[in-house]
Amino acid sequence: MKEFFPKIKKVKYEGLKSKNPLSFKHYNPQEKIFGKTMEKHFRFAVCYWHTFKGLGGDQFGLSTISRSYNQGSGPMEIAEMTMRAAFEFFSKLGVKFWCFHDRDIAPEGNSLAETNKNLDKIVALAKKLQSETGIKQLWGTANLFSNKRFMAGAATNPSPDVFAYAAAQVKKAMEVTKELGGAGYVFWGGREGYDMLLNTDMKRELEHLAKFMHLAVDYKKKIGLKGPLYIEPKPKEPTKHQYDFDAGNCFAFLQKYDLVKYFKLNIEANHATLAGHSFQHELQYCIDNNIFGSVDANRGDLLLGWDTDQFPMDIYEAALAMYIILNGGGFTTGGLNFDAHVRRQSIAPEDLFYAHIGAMDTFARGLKIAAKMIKDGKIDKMLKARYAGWDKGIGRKIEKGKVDFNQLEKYALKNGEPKLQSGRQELLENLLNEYI
Ligand code: XUL
Ligand code: CO
Repeated sequence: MKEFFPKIKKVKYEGLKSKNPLSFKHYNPQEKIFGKTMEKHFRFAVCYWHTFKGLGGDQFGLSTISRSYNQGSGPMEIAEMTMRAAFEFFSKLGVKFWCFHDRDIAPEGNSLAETNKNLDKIVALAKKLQSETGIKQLWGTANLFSNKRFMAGAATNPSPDVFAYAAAQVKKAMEVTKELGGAGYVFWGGREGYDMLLNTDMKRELEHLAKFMHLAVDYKKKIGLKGPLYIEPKPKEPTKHQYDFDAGNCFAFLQKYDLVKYFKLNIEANHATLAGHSFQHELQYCIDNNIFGSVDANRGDLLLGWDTDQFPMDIYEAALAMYIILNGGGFTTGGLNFDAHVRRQSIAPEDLFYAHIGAMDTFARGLKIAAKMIKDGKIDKMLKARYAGWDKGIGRKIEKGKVDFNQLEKYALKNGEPKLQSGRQELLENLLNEYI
């Protein structure tokens, strides 16, 4: 069998003393933290689109990267070679999950029927490679944004013909996800949004989006597709205003259209920051509202401000994210998918390995730090102490609904000026730095 990464051997955990850049220093898959292996904590996934189809093109120039599996006699041969290269990569890296869009893995044909045939052929190969390697699909999704037919959206397109085309595509992508035993199915809005309100009936478009989601729920039930449906919020890019703006916005949509019980959210770090939130805020919001599902791990660049999709290498951020995820009970069907691509100048195949190894080690450090924070309990104790007033007296009465405005006025008149307490931000920041 042809090797596509011949210079790379299986990446192993070698610990901190190792000088081998192609080894894990912190990610030890079988090491247990709070009784659960690191492998199970993270459920790491590699994304197909960036890692195997991203070739460094940007708005100012074409590809900089050429891959051995990307040279072939036609798009189907390239698709097959890329799939083999992908499974070699997953196996060598030691990641147990992968994620893809329908159009990442197989090319479009001259008609939808031909496109579906192409997809079936590549899915059969993927199924075979999955069973040979034990690697599983974390989630599947449909690309409803690259082709020009979707320039004005898919489910929110002004044309019902495009709505129907998108439905046909999602139907097939759900079938394929079921065929591969996928643990979930993602809807990222793509071009579901608008560039100007003068040509957009926002109310009608959102009603169509809800209709589309209900049809997807019905079809999921019909075919017995397992795992949750996920919505992945993003505030802008490609459209000026994306309908799934952030976690709060998605939750409002799901509640309004009676969809909450079928959906969880897939939170992407760089999307959170584009929405003016921190990654941690979006995670905490989901956990608090029981809609936490999965994570697209990456990072943006403060100085750039668009979706740079860089590999997450910030230990501080990873520690804070893992603190929230651990406290929230961790992943169930979801996992941590690297929705990230190497920079345009990182043209060597081994750069793909360095990127994933670094990010996995970063999250392993984040997990260990978060576990220390939880075990020590100081931060949690300070948080509880800050709200202690609610556990007794007037606080308890308010929470239990036992007082009205009249009684509260009486209390305030009698009690006088409320006592102030310090928020202790700097102390908490110092404590966090100690754990790191
Ligand atoms: C786009 C993005 C997508 C989704 C899947 O910013 O994150 O790749 O993760 O469609
Ligand atoms: Co994403």
